[in-house]
Amino acid sequence: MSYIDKVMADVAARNAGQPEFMQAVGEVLTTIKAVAESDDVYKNNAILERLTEPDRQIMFRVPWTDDNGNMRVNRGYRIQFNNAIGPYKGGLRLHPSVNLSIIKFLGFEQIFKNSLTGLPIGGGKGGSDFDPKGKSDREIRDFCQSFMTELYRHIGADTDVPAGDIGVGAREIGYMFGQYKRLKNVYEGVLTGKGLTYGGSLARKEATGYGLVYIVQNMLEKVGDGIKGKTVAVSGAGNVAIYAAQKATELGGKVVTMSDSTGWIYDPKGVDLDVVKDIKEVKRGRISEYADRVKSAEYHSSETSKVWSVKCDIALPCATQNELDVDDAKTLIKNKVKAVGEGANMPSTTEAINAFQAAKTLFMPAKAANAGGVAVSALEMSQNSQRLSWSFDEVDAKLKGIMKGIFDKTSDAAAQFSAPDDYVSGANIAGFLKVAQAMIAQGV
Ligand code: NDP
Ligand code: 2IT
Repeated sequence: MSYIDKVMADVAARNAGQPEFMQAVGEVLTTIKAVAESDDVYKNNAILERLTEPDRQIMFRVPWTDDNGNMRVNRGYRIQFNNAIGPYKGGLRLHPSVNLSIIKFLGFEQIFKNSLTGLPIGGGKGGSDFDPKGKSDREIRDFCQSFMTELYRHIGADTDVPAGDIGVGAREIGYMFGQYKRLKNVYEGVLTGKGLTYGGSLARKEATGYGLVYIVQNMLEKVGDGIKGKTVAVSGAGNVAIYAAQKATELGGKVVTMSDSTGWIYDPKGVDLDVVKDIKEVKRGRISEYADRVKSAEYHSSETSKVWSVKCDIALPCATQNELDVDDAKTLIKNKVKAVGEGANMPSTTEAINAFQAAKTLFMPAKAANAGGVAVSALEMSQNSQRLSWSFDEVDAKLKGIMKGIFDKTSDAAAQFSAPDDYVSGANIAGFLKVAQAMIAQGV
């Protein structure tokens, strides 16, 4: 049995009932085979065994009270996966679907993504199965304070620095930061994505979406093309989706779709982002309201179809894992999609990725494509340590440079170890090599 096959079998045996985690491990191990089995140094140092076992898995009870005075209980998680190249770094997700498998897949992916940024950050992830939808501000604050009342003892500016993810934005980060400060009596950059009045970085809110579009632009430029004049399908209507749509529009693309978990809109005139921001960022409402407000738009329920049925040149899945399956991939390919960039984490199923690659569709995987968010989080950490803050343009210029650096590393590794346009292998291999070298050097 090959080294990779043995590790896969061991990981599967030890992590029964964790399909998302196995999917993420399977993709990485399969695509780094050429490198990981080319030199016995990885096997002799048990690098793959160590990489697939988190340093620490923390699970805890989060009691909180609802507006009727009832005590409620959720489960909190923080997976500190790997700190070979820097403090654990990664978001917190609040969504009813959250479980150990999902947090572990996200933490595992974060190791390679963070490595690709070139910045000193390790991999971690956390969250809870708490559902923020329909909760009052008071309920959200009570939950966040209770969550941090346990989490604070495990994190710190040089230990583990959480941030936002699904269901966690500036409001939640603010409540958590306030509680951390009360408990530790230390004012430090322990969370990123903070508000601009208390240590947040300009351009962090925009970073994931902007970074996604910058790297898709890099990928298109390599084949003599660009975003200008392209029709773009975006899924999701949250932080990543909104700012990806904004940058794609700024660069001359026309974004015609957005979605949430109940449905999606098609606006052939190009989505009006002021309306989407008002619905999602201000009113915390449903995307269906867009079609009530904008005459040119149609609304469709997610029970009958998805945004991927719309003809587009560029597809940007920005909602959640496994939202784009092989049938969606086939539809996009039939409609002559040119490029796919993953804004969400693991949004395409393995079969969908295989279909895109077989059809020679340009495909930029999540670890490279959505790394702009965590990269600007690392820049927020730098600004907090320096006790300085940089201008929007300064941060945006650094983000653009970081995304170009990720594209070059990914593209070079693809050409050296796989095929020139196999960015899935390229991103995994480039991310892996740096972390593996650091682990070997440190002996742990
Ligand atoms: P938000 O909470 O801001 O938005 C999430 C969007 O996705 C919403 O429109 C939501 O719809 C939809 N969505 C969430 N879960 C599901 C589901 N199970 N089925 C269908 N739709 C769903 O999150 P973000 O924009 O921050 O995150 C989106 C993705 O990007 C995630 O995969 C996240 O891990 C990834 N990501 C985020 C980064 C960041 O900086 N925020 C950085 C890198 C990656 P609804 O409101 O109906 O739930
Ligand atoms: O998936 C991700 O990279 C994030 N949710 C952002 C993590 C961060 O620390 O900014």
